[in-house]
Amino acid sequence: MEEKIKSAQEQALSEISQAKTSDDIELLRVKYLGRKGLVNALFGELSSVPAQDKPKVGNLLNRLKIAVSSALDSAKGKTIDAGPAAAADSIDVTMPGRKRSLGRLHPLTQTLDNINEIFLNLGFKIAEGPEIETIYYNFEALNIPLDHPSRDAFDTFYIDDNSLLRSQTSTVQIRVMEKVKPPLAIISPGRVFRPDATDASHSFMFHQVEGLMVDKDIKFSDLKGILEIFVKRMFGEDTRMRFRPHFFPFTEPSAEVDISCIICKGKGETASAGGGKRCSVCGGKGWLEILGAGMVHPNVFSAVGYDPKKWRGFAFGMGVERIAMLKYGIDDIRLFFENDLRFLRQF
Ligand code: 2NM
Repeated sequence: MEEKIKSAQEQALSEISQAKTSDDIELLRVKYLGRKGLVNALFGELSSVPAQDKPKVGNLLNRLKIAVSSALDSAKGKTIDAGPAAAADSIDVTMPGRKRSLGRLHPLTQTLDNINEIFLNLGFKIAEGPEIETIYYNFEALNIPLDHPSRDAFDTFYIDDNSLLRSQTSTVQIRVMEKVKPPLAIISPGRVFRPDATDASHSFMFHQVEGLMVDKDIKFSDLKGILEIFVKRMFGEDTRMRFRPHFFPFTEPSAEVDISCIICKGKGETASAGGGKRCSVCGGKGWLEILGAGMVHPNVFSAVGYDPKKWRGFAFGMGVERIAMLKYGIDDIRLFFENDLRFLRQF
């Protein structure tokens, strides 16, 4: 009986190794493992084996069955036929793979990363703070008087008598100055909130980056130098910059800063057949407003416990959406917040 099992195994493995198509293999599976197959027939003969040999022979038969079955399975993976029957039970390696679509960063995140990187390389540190603020941090410490329009309920989201959604991230700079002695150089990126009616250029929530540098002899020219570097790295080396006098309660003097239009390069018109056409991005002015800035007001320094006779500083603030719109030529702020993939896939 043992000889019989051994030669059945040799015969089966040799026939299986010569099988070429999956049909050959199926025939061999029936021949050896089928209900009326050879292995079952040998199991049938087990009843006539002497009782003391039954465990050993039974064990050999089980091993035969496993050997034949795994030889059939591995032979099936190597069949060379490519007909419809083969396709159904083997892997078609010529089939195109499934493409995994890669995600990407939101254009606002990309812009914010750009801005942060430029200032980090200039030695600024990033500071963050709460979005829910108090009247003190949002207005009083920033020298914004009680009757200033920005404190009106139409211009600030009040939560209760003393808490509100911050309307600028200068609140963070006050918090940092309370804790850290000068000199310091920080930027504070983050979300700010103003109850403006939504349109192509207004959103009740947007992002700001405010900057602050304080030291013993910071001058207005330091502000100009830093902003000049920022503007050139952000919009290109050929970008020009101009300062217009302005008023902010927290800086004195204050200015609004423009860059030469990135579309018409400051000319106010774009080339077209038969003469210039008024530039639609700057409206023909040649300049685009990008941020507000100035020298930190002495009252702000006094509020945080810095001696205004000893320390000087500059500060600036910009809207990230506005920078991104100018950089990428986007004409509607709402596109940033609608999560429309047709828009987002372009960045
Ligand atoms: C701006 C414009 C000008 C500003 C001032 C300060 C602080 F906290 F130092 F007083 N932070 N940011 C500032 C100055 C912000 O945004 C248009």
